[in-house]
Parts: sequence; C-alpha cells; structure tokens
Amino acid sequence: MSEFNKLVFSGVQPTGNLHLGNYLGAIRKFVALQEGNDCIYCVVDLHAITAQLVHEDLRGQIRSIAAAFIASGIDPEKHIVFNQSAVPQHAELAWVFNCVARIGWMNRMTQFKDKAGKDRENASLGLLAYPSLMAADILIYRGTHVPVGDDQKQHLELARDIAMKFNLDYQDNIRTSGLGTDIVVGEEPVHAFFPMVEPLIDGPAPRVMSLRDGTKKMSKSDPSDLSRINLMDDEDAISKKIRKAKTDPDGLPSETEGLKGRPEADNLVGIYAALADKSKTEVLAEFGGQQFSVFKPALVDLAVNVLSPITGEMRRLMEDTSHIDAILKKGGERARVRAEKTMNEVRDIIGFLR
Ligand code: AQP
Repeated sequence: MSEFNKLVFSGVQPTGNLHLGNYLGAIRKFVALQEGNDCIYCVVDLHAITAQLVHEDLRGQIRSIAAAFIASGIDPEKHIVFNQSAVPQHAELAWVFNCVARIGWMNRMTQFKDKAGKDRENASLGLLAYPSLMAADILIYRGTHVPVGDDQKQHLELARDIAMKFNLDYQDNIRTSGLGTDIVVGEEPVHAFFPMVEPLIDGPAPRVMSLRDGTKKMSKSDPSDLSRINLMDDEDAISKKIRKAKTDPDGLPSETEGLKGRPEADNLVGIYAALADKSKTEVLAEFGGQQFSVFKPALVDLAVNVLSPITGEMRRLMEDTSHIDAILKKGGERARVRAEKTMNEVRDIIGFLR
C-alpha cells in the first residue's frame, strides 16, 4: 500500500538486561532485515526514563544495547545505529504528535495501564505520552516497516492513527508545500506526508513468555531472574533456567493443535523453532511424542549454540567501549541529517517560521 520508500526502523530501551524475548522478538529480525533494506536501529534512551527517572549506569546500559546490536550482526556502516537522545528532533516531533494525539487514545494503551498500575495519577506524563514519542521515532525518518514483538502491536496501531490524523489535519498545507505523496488508506485516497507504518511481528515466537509462567510475557522487569534467559547469561545459567522452566506432565504433541491450552509447552516449542529458524510444525515433527526430559536438553544445546557467540562478542565490545561510542556518535550524526530534513518539512507544513 505504501508508496513511500521502504525504510525499516526499530528501537530497544536501555532498561536492564536484554533477554531472549528482546532477541527473538526484535534484534534477530533487525539482523535479517538488513539485506536489501535501508535500516535504522536505535537505542531508545529517552523512553528509558518514562517509567523510572533515575537509572544506575544508564550510559553503560545504552552501550550494552548497542553492543548487542553489533554482536548479533547489525552492520553500523551500511545501516544506522545510534542513541535516541543524540537526535533531538525525535523529541521535537513527539511534541507535535502530543498535540495531534488524543488523551483518550493514550489512556487505552495496555502498556500504560500495566506500567502505571493502580496509581495512575502518580505515573509520569512521559509514560502516558510514550506512544507519541515512539511514533515520532519512526516517522521522523518516515519509516515504513517496524520489526517488533507482539507487545508493541497496539503502539504501532496508534502510530498509524497519529500519522493519519496529521495527514488529514494538514492535507492542504502538505499539498501547498509541495510535499507528500498520494496513498490509499482503506478505500480513502489521502495526500500523505507520513506513511502508514507496517508492523513486522511474524515468526514462531512473536511473544516469548516467562519461563516460570507461560501466560506472562518474558520481561526485563520480572523480579524472578529464572523467568528469562538474559543475553549475558553463561552456559550454566541457560541450562539451569531451561531445566527449571515450568512445564506440564504430558509429552510433546505431534501437531501444533496439541499445544492449545498448554502455554508453557507452546512457549518452549516456539523458542526452539525461532532459535532453529524452523516452524513449530517442523519442531513437533522432530520431537512429537517425546518427554520434556528429552526436549529440554536439546533446547539448552540450541540456545547455547545460538547465544554464546553473541554473548562472547558483547563482552568483548564492552571491555573497551570506545568502539561502541564511535559507532553511536557517527550514527547520531547520520540520523540527525535525515531527521532535520523531515523536521524542516514538518515546520513548513505546520506554519512555523524558520
Ligand atoms: N517477551 C517478548 N517477546 C517478544 N518480543 C519482546 N520484546 C520485548 N519483550 C518481548 C520486544 O523487544 C523489543 C524491545 O523491547 P523494549 O526494551 O523496547 O521494551 P519492552 O517491550 O518494555 O521490554 P521488556 O523486556 O518487557 O521490558 P519491561 O520489563 O521494562 O517492560 C520490542 O520490539 C519488544 O516488542
């Protein structure tokens, strides 16, 4: 549908240890999408202060996300890798989007409800406005495709709503400024300045679940470290966590239908499939009828094989951070040039003097 140039954008927050969910839901897809696409990958440090203002060693966390990108195989020469706060246009466009988006839209976001908890009045305004900044992150580059985990789907729908409302509110100005392009959204022709972003959420593990509770997302903020595999975990830790992962007493089914109502089994099969680059059907063709006592050791071997080279490279990069700092600095400079071009056009469309 998009007649905009294809541009892949995504980001990861420096809010603690990266885990297998971040890797399978996001970073692994970032790596695959490099081939044949223009990609921008961002450490979204402005987002990191929305839920919790003060972080221990925020700089170190920013560097470690960048290290994970590079160690996983992202090429910072061909593509752009940078940290969000180095490009102030993200925050400037987010302000414009705060004026486009409606409070009711933000109040409906499940992530806001989950993170704000019962004491909503005491949540930061930044936490409420988080999706507006996320829309700006993508649209400041007029990004068209966004690889994310399933938990970010709602925020991307909101990014589309924001883009659409801006396009409609400013349709005449976009035209008279000689900017934008004709697209069709649903049945409706729109002269659009911002594209309708498309989420890329496919794959066998779009939402990796906690190893302790198959109904809860694997998350950096889960108090139990046993609930997640961290990218910095060593072989022993990975083995212990998978061996202790909650399961049910039955063996594995031979078909995916048999995973219904068995969230823990479904999760482990999905993780295996994603790590092995297979479908769940293929994994069950191999392990159907087997007990977890057979499947779990195979999963440990696979996880260690896939993750340990990344962990090793991350450790090496973090020993002397000057290389990472240089990548982020150069990436920030390249991103700023693109962002300023869009922002100048937005200023013209809105009618700010410059
Ligand atoms: N469990 C998951 N399964 C699949 N994808 C996931 N992602 C996060 N958790 C899972 C994806 O990872 C990318 C980066 O996430 P983020 O750091 O920006 O934010 P998050 O979703 O808030 O991550 P966490 O780990 O769950 O942090 P907390 O505990 O702070 O809420 C995104 O593409 C996300 O979809």
